[in-house]
Amino acid sequence: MTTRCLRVTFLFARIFPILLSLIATNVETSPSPSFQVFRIVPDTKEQLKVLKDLVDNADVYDLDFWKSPTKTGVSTDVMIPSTTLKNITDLLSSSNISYVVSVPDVVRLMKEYETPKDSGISDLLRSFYRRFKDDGVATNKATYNFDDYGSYSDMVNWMTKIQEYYPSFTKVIQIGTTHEGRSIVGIKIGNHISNQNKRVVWIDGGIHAREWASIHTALYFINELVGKYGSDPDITHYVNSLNFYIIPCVNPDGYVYAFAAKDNPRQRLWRKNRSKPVCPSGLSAGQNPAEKCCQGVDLNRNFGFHWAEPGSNSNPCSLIYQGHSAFSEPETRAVRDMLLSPELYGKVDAFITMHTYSQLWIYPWGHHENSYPADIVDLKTVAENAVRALESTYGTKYKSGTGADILYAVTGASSDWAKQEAKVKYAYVLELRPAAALNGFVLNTRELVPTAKETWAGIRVVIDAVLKLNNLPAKG
Ligand SMILES: *C1O[C@H](CO)[C@@H](O)[C@H](O)[C@H]1NC(C)=O
Ligand SMILES: *[C@@H]1O[C@H](CO)[C@@H](O)[C@H](O)[C@H]1NC(C)=O
Ligand SMILES: *[C@@H]1O[C@H](CO)[C@@H](O)[C@H](O)[C@H]1NC(C)=O
Ligand SMILES: [Zn+2]
Repeated sequence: MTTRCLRVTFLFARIFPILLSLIATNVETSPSPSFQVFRIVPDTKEQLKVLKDLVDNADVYDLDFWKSPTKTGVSTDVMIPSTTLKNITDLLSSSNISYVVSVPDVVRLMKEYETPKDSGISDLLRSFYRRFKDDGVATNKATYNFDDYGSYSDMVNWMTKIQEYYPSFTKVIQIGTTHEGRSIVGIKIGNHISNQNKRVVWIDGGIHAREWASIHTALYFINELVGKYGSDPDITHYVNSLNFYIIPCVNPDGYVYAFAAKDNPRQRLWRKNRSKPVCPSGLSAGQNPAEKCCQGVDLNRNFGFHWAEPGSNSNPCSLIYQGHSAFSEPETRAVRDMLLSPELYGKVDAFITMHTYSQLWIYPWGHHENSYPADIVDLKTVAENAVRALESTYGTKYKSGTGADILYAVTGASSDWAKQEAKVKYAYVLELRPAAALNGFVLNTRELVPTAKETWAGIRVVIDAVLKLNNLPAKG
């Protein structure tokens, strides 16, 4: 490009979003109650205990822990409604726990960061803009707006279009049906699409409804593989050599619910699935009017490996409610049944499940501290190389380690289960952006593509490890 052309392009790329935001109408409404997020760092063991007790009583105060307390000196993020704000500030000051208000108004944050900036813009104009923006997002014949969060039906329609355009190497798959009757839809990508004998890489996102960037990132991977197949030699080699199973949104009921939240943070920040309300006593909802009953299971505590051990919760009102039995949920059964099916069992060499937030690359075991699988050195080496590749993209800093060592013990999680029961060598949990930024789950749409792009750099390291593991050529 000439300098002049570059300058015009640059100008256009700068001005276009401003034009879009002028077009988008911002209707301000203040619902009640309002919500704040506090960032709290416990300095002492006693303070940590106070915070951990608060997690156990989160439903009493209607608190939503975005980031649970782990150890002293490590921050916790908790969303507090105005209705119990005074109770919490009193409790914190009586225990001498200091805090900062990291998000003064969650609704405002949602509006500022997540409101579509180009609704009403035609696909044609958008693809024109994309071409000028030149940020390296691959294009394929099925178009998708990677500058925004999409609805569940947007992504399903897009995958269906991809299959129509590229039937020789893509196929839409439906791994199960949710409680509310939605299909859990993903896509298989691999040349000679009916070939079931290739080694497999599994990638999923959105098992937690509020972790929207994980869903977007999975969609971006699909776009990379499809859009660059046939033109980029390495991508072509990946798609020729391996089968990819990518399920961008494992919990569509939860996502549809959270995505519909306009100015309701409780709904936007929904984590679990949309099961019927269950009461702590075991009675059904309404039988004892004095009892508070709650809805939803934490799907990532519902897998059948060390299920219901410390690291999950049997109270239906807990954010990490494990469900009434292992695999009680249709979503977790769908993942299990797919991985154990003749189509996949014994062929999957990588299982990567994406969450937000904290910037972590996590390997097994998550269920207990200082506990490692026999091939820990391989898992650790690939994770560290992946983190290096990710960081070299934009300098985003990640930490790697086992979930239990760098975070806290988690039981009934999909990744531990995949490692142990589905016999997948490279089982990883990714916690994407941000790290310690204040916005938590509410990632600015502007960061979506960079987040996906840097994560893909890390994923390619895992794909290369899978090729190597199977003595397949490294490059196309
Ligand atoms: C999640 O929870 C319940 C169990 O409590 C289960 O019966 C239901 O099918 C699940 N809901 C969804 C969204 O699939
Ligand atoms: C919060 O404080 C108010 C006023 O002291 C009290 O009436 C209320 O019961 C408290 N709420 C909880 C959940 O403890
Ligand atoms: C809180 O700090 C004050 C002043 O530093 C001290 O006198 C008091 O004992 C502390 N209270 C608790 C519960 O630690
Ligand atoms: Zn999560």
